[in-house]
Amino acid sequence: MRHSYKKYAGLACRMLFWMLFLSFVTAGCGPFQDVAPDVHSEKKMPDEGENLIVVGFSQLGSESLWRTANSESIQEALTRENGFFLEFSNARQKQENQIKAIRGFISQRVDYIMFSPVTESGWDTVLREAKDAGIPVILVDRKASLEDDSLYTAWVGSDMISEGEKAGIWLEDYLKEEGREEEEINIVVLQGTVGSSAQLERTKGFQNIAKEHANWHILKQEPADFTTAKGKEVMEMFLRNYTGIDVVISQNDDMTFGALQAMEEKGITTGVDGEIILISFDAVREALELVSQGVINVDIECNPEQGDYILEIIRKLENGEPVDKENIVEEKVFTQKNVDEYLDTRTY
Ligand code: GZL
Repeated sequence: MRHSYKKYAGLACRMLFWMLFLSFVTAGCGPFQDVAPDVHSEKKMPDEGENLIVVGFSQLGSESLWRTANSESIQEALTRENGFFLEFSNARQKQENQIKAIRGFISQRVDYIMFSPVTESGWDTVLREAKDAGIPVILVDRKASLEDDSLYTAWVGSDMISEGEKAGIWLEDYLKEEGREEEEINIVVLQGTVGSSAQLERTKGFQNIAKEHANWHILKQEPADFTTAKGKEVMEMFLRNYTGIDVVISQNDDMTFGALQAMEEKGITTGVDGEIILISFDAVREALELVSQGVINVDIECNPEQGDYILEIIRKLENGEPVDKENIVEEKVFTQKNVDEYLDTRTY
């Protein structure tokens, strides 16, 4: 079903202008402050004759290398050549910006709305507005916890509980290989954005394994928001407050880079020959190089290449075909044993 995008464009722009004008006047912000999400749409609006499928996409932010790869994957799939007009919005990790963007897409009467929920809760109202407007919603990457799952049509992402369990299982095997399975093991965890499905599910998955080991002690789990800067800050706090750390678990590579800076400044070594076992998530190229060098022991892949999955889902919907509600992407576990065979072809 294609909405006449052009017919509503003028009305939408006027509505959007007044919504934004009122929001920053009432919010007491100065003119042109960050009151609206970055909305980077393509240069030229689609001509009606182009008959493009108009997709509004609220990406949660640009906080990590993984996020950049995820955005690129989607932008490379939903191209004009493939029959799409992609309206891309960067919410800078703020839920209110995502909600504003989604409302903007509704007023523009796009054909589809896509977004990666920065946190799981708080979406029911705006998704009901999208449903009332007859606009299908596709969740990308992270999940939303909803009272009514008819508020979204499909979700594409990773099984992040499985990712957390893979980290625990790898640690079990590694400690056994090292003859340390009976040793008291002290663990600290750098967590991602609090309330995000990545943080909730990786934490739960690892704990599913850790709870079987009374000699594993999780000294502290601290959010570091998936960023390098925060990862360094939290790791510095861990090093100030705890001695005898055996394992650092970092729920994404960007936080790992920050944690490594903090440990290097204290002369602490990590990895295959290091004092501390370092477990990371995402498996972006820069981190896989550190796996290859033995600095990171293991990197649990979280595959950002979701664009083609989304392309197929929308094509099926356009043809009136059924689509799976949950669409899980393929992922691997990288250690020094297998990483080099993938490094050459890794594009992100
Ligand atoms: C995981 C994704 C996470 C990545 C981080 O699916 O939501 O968010 O692990 C990113 O790098 O910030």
